[in-house]
Amino acid sequence: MRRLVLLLSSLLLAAPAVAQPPPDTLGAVRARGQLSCGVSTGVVGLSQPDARGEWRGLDADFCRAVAAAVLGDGAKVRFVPTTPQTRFTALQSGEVDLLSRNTTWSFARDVPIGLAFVGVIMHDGQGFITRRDLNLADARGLDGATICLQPGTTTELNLADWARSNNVRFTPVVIENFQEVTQAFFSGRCDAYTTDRSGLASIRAGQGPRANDYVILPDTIGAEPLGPLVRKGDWRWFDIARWTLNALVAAEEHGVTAVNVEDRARSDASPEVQRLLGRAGEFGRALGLDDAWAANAIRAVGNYGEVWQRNLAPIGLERGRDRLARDGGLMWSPPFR
Ligand SMILES: N[C@@H](CCC(=O)N[C@@H](CS)C(=O)NCC(=O)O)C(=O)O
Repeated sequence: MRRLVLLLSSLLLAAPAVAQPPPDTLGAVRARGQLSCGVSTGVVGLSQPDARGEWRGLDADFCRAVAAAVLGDGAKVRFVPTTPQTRFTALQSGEVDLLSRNTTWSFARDVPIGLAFVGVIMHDGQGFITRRDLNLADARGLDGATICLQPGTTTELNLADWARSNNVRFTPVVIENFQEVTQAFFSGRCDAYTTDRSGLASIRAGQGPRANDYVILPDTIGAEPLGPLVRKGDWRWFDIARWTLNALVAAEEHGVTAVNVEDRARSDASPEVQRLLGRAGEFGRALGLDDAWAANAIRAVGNYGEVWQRNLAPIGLERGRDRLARDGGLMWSPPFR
């Protein structure tokens, strides 16, 4: 009897929080003819529909790169908007095949909830935006302030840790909807708004001519390595997502671009470029894909540097730690060999 109880309780402990879909994501995506990709509800530069309803941004382009690697066509993506609160369930339940949405890689999201980060697409950090006329030199000046933020984020947790360790008192204004929380800040309901620096640049740029009325404080209070996630238990799919990200970075390292990828595939003598572009090594086959998988991804969105410039330079972000390692940054690809 005791053994039975032990067995039952260990089974219960092992049970995942949400029923897992069968672990053949590649097969499911092929059968559907479309990648279902979880994005945000709309953050300019990361994932946001443009005036024509086309999703734009670094994270949206990563969805396209994976669709191109898997299906040969970067347009075969269904973008599924998720909030900070709904994103993990969307992936766990199988509603999306991939979550590509400014999500910070942390222990609690990598280990206990059945999800796995495939790498870092952006090395971000948490900051604050305030009105310029508050004349704050740094975030400690926020003592006694009201601070707007979204729940279900690392933002919320970092702010609490930072305030406690710095003896800063604040009143949080916690609003789930992104448009509403941004609106609350810009209408003066909060003295500051806190999120990832990319998010701050994005909402500030959205103010157009009024952008200069707001300043992003110099402090960075939390490390926010942002990356795409998949479900644990489907290693082939994990490899596809991880190596698509690596392929975009490797392409930049080797000067392969959306425009020159065909020529480079045809005529580049470098063995590493030959392997990357599917002319040697049969790496595509090892992933269950066409050998042109990486070339297709690069053709669809460009290399990592092209994706970064197109989406993040316009909102005024410096490439900083997202430069290639050879240029002093943190981005590099393991070898294609
Ligand atoms: N990186 C942080 C924050 C991510 C986050 O959700 N940020 C907000 C503010 S930029 C966001 O994406 N909002 C858009 C939305 O709710 O769709 C995390 O992973 O928790």
